[in-house]
Amino acid sequence: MNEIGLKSSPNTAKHNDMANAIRALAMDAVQQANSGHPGMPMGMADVATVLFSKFLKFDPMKPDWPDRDRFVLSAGHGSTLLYSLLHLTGYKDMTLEQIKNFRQLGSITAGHPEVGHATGVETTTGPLGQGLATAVGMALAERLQAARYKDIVDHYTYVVAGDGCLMEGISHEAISFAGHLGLEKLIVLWDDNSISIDGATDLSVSDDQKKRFEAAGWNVLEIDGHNAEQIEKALELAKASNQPSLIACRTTIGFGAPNKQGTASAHGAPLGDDEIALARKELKWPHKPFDIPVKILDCWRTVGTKGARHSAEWEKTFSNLSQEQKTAFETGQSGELPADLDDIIADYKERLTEEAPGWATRKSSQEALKVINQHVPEMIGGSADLTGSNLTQTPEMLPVTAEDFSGRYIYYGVREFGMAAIMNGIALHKGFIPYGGTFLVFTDYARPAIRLSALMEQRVIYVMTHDSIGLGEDGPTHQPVEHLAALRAIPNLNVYRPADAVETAECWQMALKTKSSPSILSLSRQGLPLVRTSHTSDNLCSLGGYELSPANLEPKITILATGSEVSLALEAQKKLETDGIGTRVVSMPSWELFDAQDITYKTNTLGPGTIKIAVEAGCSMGWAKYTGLEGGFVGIDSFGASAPAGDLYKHFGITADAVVKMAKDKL
Ligand SMILES: Cc1ncc(C[n+]2csc(CCOP(=O)(O)OP(=O)(O)O)c2C)c(N)n1
Ligand SMILES: [Mg+2]
Repeated sequence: MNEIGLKSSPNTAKHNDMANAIRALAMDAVQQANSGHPGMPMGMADVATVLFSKFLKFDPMKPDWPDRDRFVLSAGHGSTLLYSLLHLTGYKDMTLEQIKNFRQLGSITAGHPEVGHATGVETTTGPLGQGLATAVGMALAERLQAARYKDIVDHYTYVVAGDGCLMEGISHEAISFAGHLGLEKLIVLWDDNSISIDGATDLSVSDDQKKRFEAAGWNVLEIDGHNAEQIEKALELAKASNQPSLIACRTTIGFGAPNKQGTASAHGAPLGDDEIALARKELKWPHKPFDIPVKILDCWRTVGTKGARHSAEWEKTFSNLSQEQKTAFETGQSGELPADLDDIIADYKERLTEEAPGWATRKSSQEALKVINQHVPEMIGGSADLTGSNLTQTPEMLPVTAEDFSGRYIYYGVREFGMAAIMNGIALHKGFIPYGGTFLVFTDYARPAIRLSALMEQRVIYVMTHDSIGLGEDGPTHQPVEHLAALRAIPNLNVYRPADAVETAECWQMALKTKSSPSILSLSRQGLPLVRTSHTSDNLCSLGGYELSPANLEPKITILATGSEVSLALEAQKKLETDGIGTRVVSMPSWELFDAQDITYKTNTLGPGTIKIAVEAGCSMGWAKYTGLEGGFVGIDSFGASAPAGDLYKHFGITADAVVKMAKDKL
């Protein structure tokens, strides 16, 4: 560990003015909103001033310029730090008016930074620890992209993380993964202020954070976070390191507020008019609220305009690439799919119809990926240590290692939450389409990041296998029951449960085409017969639900089924029709896509006037919206058990006979 310059000089007046501009905006915005967190921005203002004015490569006029450095405020409660920096350096949309409207409806200055609201916000943060893990994904994406385009990709990822971020469990997954891959262009600035909401951090944590990072293979530096010279030196050393770096910045929360600084009272409430007046004296900042003197604003705006040189140089280098490289890079950035992919998938489906494989849908997913990965070089796959179970790897997906980032397959290790957040980072960085696998039951471990994929409208694809009691002997700890319902409850998340190899290919196609939503592919461990026996190039799964098998007789019953239970529904249909009861089967691979259809289509598909029975090897929650209260449900509303899959289906009564009996009882 490196302790820097005990004898450094005091800060220059210019530095202090620039840092105080951040402090003033932060305390004034929070005071005006009458809510928010002034302490962190005031404490980290010196660090941010040095980082933005001397290191960060960015251009406010081209906020999406691909080779910009990424800045992630993992301690998202300090959002006014970021908003102040964006305003001061000249991002067009971050007007003073927006800062005055901090936390108000319709402003771009939400309580916590939200990607897509203001330019310059690289990721949504606020759930502590996740920003750090997302940044790891960005730093990884940089390495992956640099391996393909070495002349035009060379940027750093800087993170500001607080004590809270480092206490969160996900920080362990993120730090460990970054250290393992040696992500040397990742630099974390830890706001080491020893304060969180409940008080001093020693109430709840005694870790030697620096040793913790060192143990994970990081370069660790320690500085006085209010000394500009030390901050600069540390950033230089961190940039030169061939490991990811942690800079522990010892700071005082609420720096400058004489009665509140250094205490938890500066964390998350307005300082109050009296304390703000005293802080203005202490900081020698006599200016009115929201008033930044022209001279000081000019210093900041000069920092912002400097970036134009970098982006222009980059444009020049880019223009010298071969046309082929340019097109490939731009395709990656735009996230467009190859124009012929639809035809390729249609041909593949036709082949499946002829061959009628009885694969588990996890295997069907791998076969679909064999087709897709060949044609979509942006695909970056991986699994949280279940590659052989999730079947997420295909021949072209060579491992990514610390020595070689030209691969396309990531061994995420047993880090489900980390994997999901890292995939968010990869997607936000742009250039790639990340997908990753684990067991469906462990979406619980990844859920907070899945939620952020949805909130941030990122195309992240979750390959979630072993999706019901159908996984068998591993028992109830591994058997998802409530998971589909819980995932369906997340807005802007598409949950797919395909029934066979054809539907799996179609669901993959939809997941790829849906650029502003993440997708969950819920896939079986057990083999399933092909139910889509006649070929159509149309993607029927894109309707969310469709009539798979019409009734031969006057329809009295409609069976709605998903995934592994669709074949069971077809079996029940046969029995019912044999007994003279007209029965239709509707496959419903995605509720979300079905709900998006027009009312006529939905009503007709659900079979007006028929009794509806849903069958799914999961809990009943939510199905009544399709079956009505007069309809029925065959599934499982308890935990599963450990036994062979066939025995479990019988034991829990998820059988064709159960559907038949329920149908007859209802008639
Ligand atoms: C996952 C998560 N849990 C809890 C919170 C609520 N919360 C916001 S800030 C904070 C304390 C953070 O302490 P620290 O990172 O040291 O920030 P500082 O007080 O130094 O600004 C907590 C518990 C949160 N935002 N995210
Ligand atoms: Mg703290």
